Amino acid sequence: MSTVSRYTGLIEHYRDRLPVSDDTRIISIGEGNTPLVRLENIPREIGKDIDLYIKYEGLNPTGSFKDRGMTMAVTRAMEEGSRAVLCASTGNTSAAAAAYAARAGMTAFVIIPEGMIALGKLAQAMIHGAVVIQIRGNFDDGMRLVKEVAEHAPVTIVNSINPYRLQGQKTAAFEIVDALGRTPDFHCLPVGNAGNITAHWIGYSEYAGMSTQACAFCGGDCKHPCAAVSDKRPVMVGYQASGAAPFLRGEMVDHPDTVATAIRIGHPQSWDQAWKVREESGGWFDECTDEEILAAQKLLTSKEGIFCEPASATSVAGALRDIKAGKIPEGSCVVCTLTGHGLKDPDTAIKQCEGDMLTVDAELDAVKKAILDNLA
Ligand code: AN7
Repeated sequence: MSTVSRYTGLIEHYRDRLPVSDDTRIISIGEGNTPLVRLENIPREIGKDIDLYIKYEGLNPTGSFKDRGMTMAVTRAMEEGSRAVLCASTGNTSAAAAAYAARAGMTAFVIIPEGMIALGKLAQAMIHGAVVIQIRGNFDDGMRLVKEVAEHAPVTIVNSINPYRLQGQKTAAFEIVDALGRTPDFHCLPVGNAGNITAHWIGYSEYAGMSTQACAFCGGDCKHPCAAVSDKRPVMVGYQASGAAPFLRGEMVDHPDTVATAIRIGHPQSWDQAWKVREESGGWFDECTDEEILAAQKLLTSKEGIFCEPASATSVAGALRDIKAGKIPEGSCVVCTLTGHGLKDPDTAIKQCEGDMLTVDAELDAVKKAILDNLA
């Protein structure tokens, strides 16, 4: 028996549950298989008996969960003979599209809102060689343009309206059940376009043998076995930033605004699907202020050593509030997805800590004093 066990990405790992054939050339950079980290200090600090995990999606190759969808979308675009991919993005989708297109030898066109994407994401799109088109408008304008222009140019849209994106992203739910050996009671996610919450629900449903939705999404050519590997699905909870919370307003928001630029989205593309997830799972939507989001980001970095970008911290901000309030009861097993890495947005992180840095003369006495004054 071979002892070789190099991990080669989520399509290979969950191959029989994804729409690929034996001859499909898989475009992978080793995405997926991200850690499920149990939080230790935060639950103790809030005094609640809760089994709280974060799914660290920032540890994917380009630093966000988008890689899960992009490996699948670009693999299928290649297979169908497409030479270029196109997306609108608040940043992470553009980074993933740029990287996977580079790997596939395709051209990536990315439409981004001028001045509104985090520095790391812009760097990624540019260094991977994407054609970056900044628009004087927001993500929702970009999404509208993507749909319009795709009718006039030979490009494959790789936003989450591409059903293969959700097929790739559903594997995060598989990994969680596989890692825990059970389905969590609650799964909390930040919500922008609501593609990810929809994808998780497809994954959990498939694992529970209730996969009607999954087959519809892959056009009936997926080969997933219908045998259940889990006995239930979690309650799905979606949190939005208050300034960009169409699911809380009950209607589209025309001028979304939040420090969490990744989820600065007012016209979610998976609107109907997300309401269905809420209904079928018995879950809910709620909102977090920018202050709550940044506080949760800081809490995770300072108490658990986990650095996520602001949008990601929305899941923890909301979950902690609902745990404290008892809406998520003690004794529950809860997973919060941290969608993107903190290094994506160094500006916001540094701004949060302004004044925390010491500047002293390059002398022993000065450095010694700085240390002794600050020993806890
Ligand atoms: C870190 O990159 O829409 O609810 O264009 O980057 O599935 O949209 C990003 C979305 C959460 C929201 N967290 O997920 C894009 C983009 C982070 C994100 C979301 C995004 P969806």
